[in-house]
Amino acid sequence: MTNKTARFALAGVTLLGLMSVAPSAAGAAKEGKESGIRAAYNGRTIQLSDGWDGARVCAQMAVGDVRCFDDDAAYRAAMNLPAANGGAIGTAGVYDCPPAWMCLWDNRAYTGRRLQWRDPGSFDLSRYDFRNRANSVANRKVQGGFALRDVDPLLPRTLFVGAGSAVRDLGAEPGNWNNKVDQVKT
Ligand SMILES: [Ca+2]
Ligand SMILES: [Ca+2]
Repeated sequence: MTNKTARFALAGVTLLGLMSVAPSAAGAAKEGKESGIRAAYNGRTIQLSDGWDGARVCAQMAVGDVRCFDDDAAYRAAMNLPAANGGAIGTAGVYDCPPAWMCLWDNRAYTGRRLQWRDPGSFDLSRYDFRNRANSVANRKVQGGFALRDVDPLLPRTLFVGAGSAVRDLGAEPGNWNNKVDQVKT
């Protein structure tokens, strides 16, 4: 009996030894928990939760396919979209958000970093470095809402942005939605 116990103890030590030389498992688990969104940006991959690295527009093209661009002009060139605002330079507006897309901006009046989606889904903005940051929003779908969720209050709340509508200043919404959105449902 004592012999068996000793052997088990030894096996336990060996197992612990193996686990200690495999730290990648713990690392992967940590990464999975924080799970920032990976995005393609100028030929490299960036982790959006660590910051946008200078990008100004990021678009979720499909599941697992997020692409970022230096600015709206670079985005439009890459997507073969016509220039926004009739090509006027230095202007920003709600129509920077392309038809059929839903967009969030970091600043009021459709300025600052822009994050956008087209397909249905639920998205956790902390994974995009966009939690508690949105100040304006547009839903350019023909039908279907764009739900903005604030989960910080004791009673989480939802702001529904209907198809074809936009909010220039989320602070003007009842309850002040400036820099409050945590999740979106497209
Ligand atoms: Ca902001
Ligand atoms: Ca919030």
